[in-house]
Amino acid sequence: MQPDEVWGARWRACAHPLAHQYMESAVRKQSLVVLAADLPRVDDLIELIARVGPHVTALKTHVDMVDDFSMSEWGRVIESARAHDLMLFEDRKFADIGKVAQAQMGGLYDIRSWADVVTAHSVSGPDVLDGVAAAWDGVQRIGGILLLAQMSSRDNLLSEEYGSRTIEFGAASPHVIGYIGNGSSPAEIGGLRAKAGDGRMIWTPGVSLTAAEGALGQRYGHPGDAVRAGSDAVIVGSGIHGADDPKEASQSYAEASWKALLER
Ligand code: BMP
Repeated sequence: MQPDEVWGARWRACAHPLAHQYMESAVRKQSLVVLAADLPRVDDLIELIARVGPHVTALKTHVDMVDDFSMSEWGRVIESARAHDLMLFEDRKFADIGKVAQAQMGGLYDIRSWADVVTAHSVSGPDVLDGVAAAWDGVQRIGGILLLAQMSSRDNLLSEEYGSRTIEFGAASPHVIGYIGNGSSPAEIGGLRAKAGDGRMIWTPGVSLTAAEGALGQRYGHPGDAVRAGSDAVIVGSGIHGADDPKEASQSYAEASWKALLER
């Protein structure tokens, strides 16, 4: 199967090379699953990647939650992700002024040197996007930004109006490959898709095959419903790393997401 047949208008309208890289990888693996690898130890991350790598397309990390972080240990995570053909996605949620975001791409974690994709909030205005992109420029790398237009956590403050303004920033920036949408609500995803058009992806956390609610206000919807409503990637954490058999779980999420893509 060719990516343009499977992705249709999304493939043709998304200009960023990383959007195409993601869509190609999804077709190779028949999976729209992004693994939210929220584990605090490097060895556990590597073991999880080894188990589920064939069924997921990207590795989403929170590098600042890793207890035994060092750049050399992190190199092992990067290596195993690359060996499994996974894009590296640091969910850093940059939200400061542009200059500070640029500096925060470096520092201890040196996100600019390994992340292919990062998240940013739009609350500080559009210059955060140029700050992040300037950091990648500085190390001669290309990366893509996902802007948070919605969230899956209950009672969040990202209103409809905030989401619309966020899409204006995203549409005006060549660095923005897409938006984070609320995976627990097909109606919200549909609304976001109508505004975002085909030229940007929507990636959605807040999906589970088994739970309706998570810890501390997390909300869940079905991954298939999210994709049918317009999501291009389902971000799954606990549903995979918390499962008795993470490999089997990753296959189930891959199948549900792929089937929904073919249906839409
Ligand atoms: P889980 O599937 O275990 O609920 O994890 C969801 C992941 O997605 C977490 O890593 C969290 O940081 C992220 N996330 C989210 O849950 N909701 C949002 O609105 C934005 C997120 O980045």
